[in-house]
Amino acid sequence: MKTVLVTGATSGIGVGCVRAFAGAGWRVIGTGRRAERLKALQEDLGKDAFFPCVFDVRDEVARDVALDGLPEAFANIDCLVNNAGLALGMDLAQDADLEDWRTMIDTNVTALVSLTHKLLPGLIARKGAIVMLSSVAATYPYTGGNVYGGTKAFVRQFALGLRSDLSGTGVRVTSIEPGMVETEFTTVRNGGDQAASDELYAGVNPLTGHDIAEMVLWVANLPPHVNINAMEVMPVNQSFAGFKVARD
Ligand code: NDP
Ligand code: 8X3
Repeated sequence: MKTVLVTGATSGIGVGCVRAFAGAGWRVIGTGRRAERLKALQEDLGKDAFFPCVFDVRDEVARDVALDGLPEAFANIDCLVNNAGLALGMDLAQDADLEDWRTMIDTNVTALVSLTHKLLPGLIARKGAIVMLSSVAATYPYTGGNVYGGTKAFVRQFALGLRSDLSGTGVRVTSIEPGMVETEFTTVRNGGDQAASDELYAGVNPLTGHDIAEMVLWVANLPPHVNINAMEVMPVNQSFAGFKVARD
């Protein structure tokens, strides 16, 4: 039986991944700050299938205490799903809050890099897999996406760079790049404003956390000689806009 660690397992794509992997017979470690949600998942899936780890991904000390103390059955991680992340705000760069920018970089980039670095030796030993949640925002800039898009471009390029460095180790690395997925993402981005989220997704028939989770599981379950480098996915009702032109 294989073991997967999913960061950001309390909501959205992460909780979808927990359920998809557990349903496919994997042992799952789920992380997040909201302990009660992880506890509920454990009660639902069972103690043999799911192990909760409560920590803020930016807190390396708390993370190490949690992961270095994993029970033996969960200690050998075969797959890392680097999912925890967030966007804060849609302000123009010139109006944005620097603290929001720092939080996005610390969470989406620094914490992801640090966790990956920590788990790499074990992943190499087990010829494991790493799946990163990047975004279409990595490739297609949009107004107000500034630092969020920058963090996701980092995630994509880090995943591709890892592929190169890990050549010959048998470790597989994938960047998943979704467009609109209806989760808590937009509520968080808008400071808890659920109405803003409802408005964004109204009539779109957006992707769901379950949709993305099925893709992550598919990638992880492919034969060991197959690597999906990057996967871009949007709801059918989302596509491309033209360039913006300012006139004097
Ligand atoms: P949600 O807001 O629903 O879930 C985000 C998850 O990240 C939560 O479980 C949250 O857990 C966790 N998280 C955030 N900050 C921290 C932190 N500091 N420490 C620990 N955990 C943290 O959003 P999604 O499921 O949509 O997002 C998951 C990933 O997918 C993100 O990286 C996002 O950028 C990416 N993505 C999302 C898209 C979308 O349209 N929704 C599209 C493309 C990519 P908790 O708050 O309990 O700590
Ligand atoms: C989230 C998707 O299009 O809101 O990464 O930036 S988008």
